[in-house]
Order: sequence, then structure tokens, then C-alpha cells
Amino acid sequence: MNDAATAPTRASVVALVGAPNAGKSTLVNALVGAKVSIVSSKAQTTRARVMGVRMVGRAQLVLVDTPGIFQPRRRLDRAMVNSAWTGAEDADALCLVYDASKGQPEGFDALVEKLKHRPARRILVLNKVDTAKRMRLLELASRLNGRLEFAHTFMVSALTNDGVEDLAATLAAEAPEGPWLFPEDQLSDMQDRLFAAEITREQAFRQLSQELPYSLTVETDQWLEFKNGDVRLEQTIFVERDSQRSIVLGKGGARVRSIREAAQAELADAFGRKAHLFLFVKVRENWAEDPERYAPWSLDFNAKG
Ligand SMILES: Nc1nc2c(ncn2[C@@H]2O[C@H](COP(=O)(O)OP(=O)(O)OP(=O)(O)O)[C@@H](O)[C@H]2O)c(=O)[nH]1
Ligand SMILES: [Mg+2]
Repeated sequence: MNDAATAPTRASVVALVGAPNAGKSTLVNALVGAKVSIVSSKAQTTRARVMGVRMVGRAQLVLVDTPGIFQPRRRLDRAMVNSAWTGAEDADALCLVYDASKGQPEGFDALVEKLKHRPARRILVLNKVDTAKRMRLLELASRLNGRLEFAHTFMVSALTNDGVEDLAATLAAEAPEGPWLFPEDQLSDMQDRLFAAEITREQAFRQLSQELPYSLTVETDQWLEFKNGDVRLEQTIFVERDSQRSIVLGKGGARVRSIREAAQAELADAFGRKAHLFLFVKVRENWAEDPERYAPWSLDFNAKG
């Protein structure tokens, strides 16, 4: 008998890789049906591997969101790119996520070369079809399939969910038989304290302009649960210079207040309880050269890139 409840379990680890800003995190969130990874319009938002979990019948999809792959310059860049490739290592399927609304991203040829040597099944995902022309999509699909062998090509919009369920169904149908890797009701592998810091970092990325988000990092210092279920969170935003601290604070503290309010609302939503968020902004000139700042993400401080 092979009915729904007794059919063998299946599990597949699917890594999403691609250039920064291609929409990998948006797509992981769309596949999971919940926010597990932060998103912003700025490139290099994701800094470390994030796993999202989606059940499709008896199949469990473990979706590995990775930092965008680009030419690293700083130590943090090298750690991020390294984390993207190690995140892809244990995957049995690799989705190459490509922003179909733009031209070829910088460093894409090198990415294609590296993907050639990966044993995992490859799937091409042309994303942002809501803003791309049909002719362009067909031309892209044929050109990219000419460069690398793909088992499938999907055209999706992670933003509108267009095509996302077709992708999930195929990933599930091709998932190998095996035990589930996470409890059925778990959505992500991220620890609460780190996720809480990520929510604040997302607001910082969204509310601060230009280069500033790249010069900051956020950590949760205190997580205190009250008897009534509320949670009190203290977080530090580290910046590299005094001038950056002034910008993050804003006039009369208006900017950090706005970041705090938005993050606090998101935290309440994400954790299903009232959150009291306290933010401190500290100058730590060399935070990006301090191994302690890499630890919460399990990023490799000495990564070669
Ligand atoms: N129009 C449109 N925008 C999208 C779509 N998917 C993602 N975006 C937008 O593209 C931007 C980048 O999305 P992310 O999901 O952060 O991209 P990412 O690939 O994870 O980027 P990194 O973490 O920096 O590598 C955000 O502004 C998203 O809202 C889509 O299908 N259509
Ligand atoms: Mg991302």
C-alpha cells in the first residue's frame, strides 16, 4: 500500500546559488511560505548560509539560501563567498538563480566555470519574470542552457509567486528517498538570537543608503523572556567610524528610532509575541577584522574566498 501516509519519506537538500541580488532569499522565502532569510534591494544582503524547510507531501525540501557569489575584496566578502560554496557542497540539487531583468552580472563566467565541476543536478531558475520581456527570457534560457547542462529551466517570479509552486513540485518529485532532516514543523535552522539580529540588519539595509549597510553588523546581546510571554531584546549595531554612527542615529536619533520600530514590529510578527527592542550603536573600527563578529554566523574568518 502506498497511500499518502505510508509512502516512503523523501528529503532533498537544494542549494540556491547565483549573483548578489538575483532574488535567492526572496525565492527561499516564497518556497518555504514564510520569511526565513532577509531581503533588501541592495546586493550582498545575505552574509551566511540560511536553511529553510518546506514539506511537499512526504517530501522534505531543505532549501539552502547562500550569499551571492561575486569577486571578493574584503575579508568579510571572502567569508561570504566561501560560505556560499560550502553551502552548496552537500546539496543534491543546485538551483542557479538568475535575474532575468538585468544583463549578465559581474563574475558570472567564473561562476559558470565553477558550477561545471559540481556533481549535483543543476536547475536553472530565471527569476523576476514579472519585469522581464518574454523574448528576453527565451533567449536567456537558450543561451544559458548552451553554456551549462541543466536538468530543468524554470521561469519564476519570487515576488509574485509565479511559477514557484511548479518549482517546488519538481524538486519534491525528484527528492531521493530518505529520512527527513528536520522536524516536520521546523521552518529554518537559524537560531532565534541570530534571526532577531538579521531582522534589524534588514531594516538597516533598507533604511540606510549607499555603502553604509556594508560597514555595519548587528548582534543580539540579550534575550530575556518575561512571565507574560513578552521578550526583551538588546542589540548592538556595530559601525566602523564615528561619522557612520551619526548617520545611523540620525537627527535627534530619528533614524535609529525608525529602524528600531520597524524591526520591533517584525520581531513580534516573527516570534508571535510582544517584543521590546533596545538598540545600541557602537563604533568598532575593525569589526570586520575581528573573528568574534564572524562567530554567530559560523563564517570562516580565514576563508580564502
Ligand atoms: N520584480 C521582482 N523583484 C524581485 C524578485 N525577486 C526578488 N526581487 C527583488 O530583488 C531584490 C533582491 O532580492 P534578494 O532576495 O535579497 O536577492 P538575493 O539574491 O538574496 O541577494 P543577496 O543576498 O544580496 O545575494 C529585492 O529588492 C527583491 O524584492 C522578483 O521575482 N521580481
Ligand atoms: Mg540573499
